[in-house]
Amino acid sequence: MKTKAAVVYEPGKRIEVEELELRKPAEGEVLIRYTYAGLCHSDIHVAHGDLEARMPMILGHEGAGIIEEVGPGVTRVKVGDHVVCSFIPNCGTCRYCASGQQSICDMGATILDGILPGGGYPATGPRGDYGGMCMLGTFSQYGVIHQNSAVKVDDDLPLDKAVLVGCGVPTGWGAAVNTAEVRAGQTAVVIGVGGIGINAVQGARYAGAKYVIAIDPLENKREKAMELGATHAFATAEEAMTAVTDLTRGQMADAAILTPGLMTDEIVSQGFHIVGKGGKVVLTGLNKIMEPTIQLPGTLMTLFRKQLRGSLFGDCNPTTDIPKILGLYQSGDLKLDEIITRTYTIDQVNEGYDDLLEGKNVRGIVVHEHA
Ligand code: CXF
Ligand code: ZN
Repeated sequence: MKTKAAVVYEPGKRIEVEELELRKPAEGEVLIRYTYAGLCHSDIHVAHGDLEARMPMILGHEGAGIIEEVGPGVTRVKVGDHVVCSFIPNCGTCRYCASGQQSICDMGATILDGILPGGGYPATGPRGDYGGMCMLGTFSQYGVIHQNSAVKVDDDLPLDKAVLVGCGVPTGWGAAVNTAEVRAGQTAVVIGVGGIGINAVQGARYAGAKYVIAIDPLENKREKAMELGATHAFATAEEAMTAVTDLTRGQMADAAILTPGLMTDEIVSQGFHIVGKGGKVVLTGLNKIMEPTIQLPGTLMTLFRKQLRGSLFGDCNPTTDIPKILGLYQSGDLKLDEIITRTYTIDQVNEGYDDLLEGKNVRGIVVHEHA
């Protein structure tokens, strides 16, 4: 069948919208009608070439929609189910899934190749085979994806909000709750209030942090952070350092969660120095794969027993944590409506990313149109 999709052909080039041919779902695969997609920063990392990916690639890895058709052997979902896609598939049986670490499922190894777990690419077009970003490619009206990438959700959940729980929300929320293990009464610092950082703020506050200090140079981001759980917001790490020193009487923060648009050694350094003894520094943002983004005085790390922790998907388990986080939205304990700045059509994807890079959006959403 035909689908209109936003595609990247070459790093550094604008995203193009074209019509592709989708193949039928094979063993373990489903056809999904995407209703919404989220504009996450990682797609831009791919489009700019920071994250090396096989091209051509259908961008988009936050998606929600309705299952239209199932291939042989599909047991996790059925036709008509409402689903949120997970940017990491989970097989359920690899060493990591089996020990409650679905975010590092072995099946996730090829998410930047766009090749489906069972083999083959989901679409063809003028330039051959097209993979989907994170095996999803949600900037497309329809997609063929593996059932392990889809999580069924309640029919009454608004998918235009739930779509964010496929990446940005668990990545940020979980970075605070799971990876940084923020506890009641603690002090947590979040550096960078974008689509991930705003959810780290929400997670830290929900976990009971006494002080949640958000750092972002943009006023609109600081205001949003204050609205959704930050107790303090500063434009620079220097200002935050002074405030954290005062608030904690020199003990400094328990956790620093690093959620910038582009990770740098300077930001890692800021996080390292703003935590105190036993403090945890959580690395969530990305840069080029081999870019050295960590340059620290290691002896201080030893003496003060500081920890650096990498966090993917906020160390969440998609099958249990996507429904759990959506439950917090339903109970009002997590805000989603408030973090959506603007919606776009698929033809406006470039505009959406321009807005993101100009700092206008906390979150942008693509609303798919179907005939
Ligand atoms: C990224 C992580 C690296 C691969 C692409 C997706 N996660 C979220 O945006
Ligand atoms: Zn993402």
